[in-house]
Amino acid sequence: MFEYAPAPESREIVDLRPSYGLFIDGEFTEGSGPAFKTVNPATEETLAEVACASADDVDRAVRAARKAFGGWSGLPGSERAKYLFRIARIIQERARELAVLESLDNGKPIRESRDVDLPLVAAHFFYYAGWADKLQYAGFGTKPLGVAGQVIPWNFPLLMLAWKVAPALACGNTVVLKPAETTPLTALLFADICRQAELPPGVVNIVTGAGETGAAVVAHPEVDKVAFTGSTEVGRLIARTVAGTGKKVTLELGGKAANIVFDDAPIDQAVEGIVNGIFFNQGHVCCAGSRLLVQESVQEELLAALKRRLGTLRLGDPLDKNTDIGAINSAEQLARIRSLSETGESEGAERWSPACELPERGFWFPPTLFTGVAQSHTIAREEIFGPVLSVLTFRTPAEAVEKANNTPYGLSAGVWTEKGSRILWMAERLRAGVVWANTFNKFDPASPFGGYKESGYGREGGLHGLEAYLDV
Ligand code: TXE
Repeated sequence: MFEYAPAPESREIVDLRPSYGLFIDGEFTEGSGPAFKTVNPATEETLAEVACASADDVDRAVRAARKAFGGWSGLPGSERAKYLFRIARIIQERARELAVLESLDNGKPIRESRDVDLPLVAAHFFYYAGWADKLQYAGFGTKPLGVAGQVIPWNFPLLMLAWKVAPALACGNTVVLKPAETTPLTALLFADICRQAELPPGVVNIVTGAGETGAAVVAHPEVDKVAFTGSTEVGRLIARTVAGTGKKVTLELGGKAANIVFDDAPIDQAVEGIVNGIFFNQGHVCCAGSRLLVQESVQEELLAALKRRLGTLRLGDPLDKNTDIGAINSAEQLARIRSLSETGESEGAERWSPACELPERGFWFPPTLFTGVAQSHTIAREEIFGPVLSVLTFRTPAEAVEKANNTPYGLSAGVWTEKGSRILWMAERLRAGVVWANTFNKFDPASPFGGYKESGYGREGGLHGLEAYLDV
């Protein structure tokens, strides 16, 4: 889509300030909660102090968004589009800076933040800018909901912001967004971009803080729409909070996707898809292909090829353009991955990792395979959200479907086979919001994304993503 700067990337491009405030009504302001630190997970060095929004600060932000709503929703769609196009272009211009900051705060490899996250972030703003003046033709009418309260996680900080902010603004809503406490920095740089784009004050407000700040956004009576991406546990809490309030809600929660490989699949291609499915972004991906279902007859060949490939993955400095696997985002997430992996071993699955030296400082976990996994094992059921793949086998397509669907989640699935008819047969039966065929983890702003069952409800992206921000 646009030219990338040559790697390696240097952190010098980022103008890190020692402390950051909240962004309310077009201004950076202090928070009245206790400020917190955000650290670089690859080094454990403190990157900055960040303000914490109390319930009063959240109230200020919601009031600013309410005040801005009349003007913003009253603009012709073509005018709102101009702001969104401008934001998209500034994101492109500042893509290197944003990508480096994302990798510093999150731990993801620069190759991913620069070549996957940032182009997708810009693409979402371009895509929804294009819808702003065409809403009535899509059959939705043009009535925005009001103030959208949006709470996002740490795995794709800027991309989750784009998924939520771009459609909300295109439809004429105003926004109060709470980024995750371990990755607040790119959202605050985005606030700066809103100012640069001369977005009217109050249209976008960013309130940083932990779960309490998120809870205050969700519970605020002047918030008309809640959009959340995060854990199923917090999703349930949010569903309870908004029940009976008349607020609209979309929830994007966890996943335990099956990546299903049939014996006629091209092995090398499938191996790349499996690696991308579970090791992309250290496995911090809600739709990660965390369960490999392999047809028994090719199990041996596939696992041998997969192990060879895992031996070539490079783990280390996220800013090094050669890095495939970066740091785990936080000490808490690392502890969770370690604990679930220990459970995998104690329940009898066989653990394997390639020879891989972990840096001394920072939060790291090697790419890990578990074979001999049974459906009853914890690692076959619970979301690990790390670079850990559980391998199960099947004999028939019906058995593959049965095993793939045997989970409370239903976000995504992958099917690897040369047979087109089998892809369609499987896709019809898999209870997952996305089914990828002979590929995995592919995203496009024109394509709706969302879950079945405990993976949540509502769709983001595409035409369907507009529905979440309009009264029909
Ligand atoms: O999530 P939380 P955590 C899964 C993944 C991971 C686990 C825990 O399995 O290991 O969740 O991660 C805000 N009201 N996913 O603890 O707590 C919080 O501040 C309102 C999958 O980080 O759900 C942050 O901004 N908001 C997932 C956001 O919710 C609250 C991505 C997500 O944090 C809140 C992340 C409350 N009561 C984790 N409590 C995915 N679907 O991609 C917390 N928050």
